[in-house]
Amino acid sequence: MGSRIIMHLDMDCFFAAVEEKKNPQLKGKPVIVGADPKQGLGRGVVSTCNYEARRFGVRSGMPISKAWQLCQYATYCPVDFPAYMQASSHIMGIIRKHAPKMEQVGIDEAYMDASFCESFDKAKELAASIKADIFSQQRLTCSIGIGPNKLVAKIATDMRKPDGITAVKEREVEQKLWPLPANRLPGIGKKTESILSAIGLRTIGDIAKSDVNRLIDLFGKGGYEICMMARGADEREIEDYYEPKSISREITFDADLEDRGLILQAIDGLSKDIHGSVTEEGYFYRSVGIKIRFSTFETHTRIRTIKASADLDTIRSTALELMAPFLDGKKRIRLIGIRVGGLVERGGIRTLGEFVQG
Ligand code: TTP
Ligand code: MG
Repeated sequence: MGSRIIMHLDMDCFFAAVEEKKNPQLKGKPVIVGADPKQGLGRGVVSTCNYEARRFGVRSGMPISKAWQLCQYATYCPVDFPAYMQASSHIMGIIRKHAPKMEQVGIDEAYMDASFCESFDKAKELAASIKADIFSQQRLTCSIGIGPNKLVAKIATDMRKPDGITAVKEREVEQKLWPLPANRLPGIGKKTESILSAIGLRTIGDIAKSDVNRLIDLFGKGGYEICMMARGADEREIEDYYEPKSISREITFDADLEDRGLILQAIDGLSKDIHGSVTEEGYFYRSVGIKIRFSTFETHTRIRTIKASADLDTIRSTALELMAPFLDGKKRIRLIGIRVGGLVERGGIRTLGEFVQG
């Protein structure tokens, strides 16, 4: 197999950047996107924040109350999915024009096969023109990594953020990636990181040089994969087109709820919100799932496979049925979530006529 040139693109602080674009007065000041902080009493989480807010230590996934402690005077914006989806589809369109073999992997992220460039220098030029097009059409910046495969390209993207282009050739993996901390490898969370560190493996290079059998003893098949990743080996292809597998929304209540009426109202709101995205994107869904978390943080999830459907009532009634056993009023509820999965494009499923309802 000839050597490939793979690019990875990731938008810079995406939701926050779109908020800055909606309201240019926010530029240069800390902006935090996520749940309502309610003067520090809010109970959801931070979706993302701009780089100014990151200087205060604010991060994605952090409780919004913690963000408030760190940066009370930031501007807090509610999550505006429709605005981010719109920017995202436009950006993906721009990328596809430059590199038709591309794979969207998240709302703000894509891989491209740039092997047609034939050299890393040409690939850098391509990266620069993609960045220039996205900036001129959307006024948003992104970072791009270039490598011999998806893994190296993705790690490269994060090496120069925001607004960077970073190339790492196969023969540079040792020099450029090995000094990085182990948690830069995808899938290495806090737990794995601490197990690795306990046996003295702190950098990507430590893992790459270690005995693969030792890692297999510790983590099974995962250990083998960690070792291969650290050595920069990755054969995964670019999967030409992207289908989200599910759409979900959840809500954390301001106070733990017992009131059945309010819970039903929330189920109704989440169902409508999800249904809006399902129809806007032209999908059928084939499963409905729920999540419920009590004030004790005890959490339950349930999922039901259904006939392919696109209507609101199926989401609402299935969610309600799945949720019902937990709504006996005995425990206070902190959070509920609904997810529809098994998404297929409506065009796609016509060939599977038997599944289509109504
Ligand atoms: P990321 O690309 O991980 O983050 P980012 O674009 O905000 O910042 P960076 O410059 O470091 O790439 O995620 C893309 C978007 O997904 C982000 O703008 C908001 C959303 N998101 C969440 O809602 N919750 C999360 O925990 C994370 C990580 C992201
Ligand atoms: Mg991003």
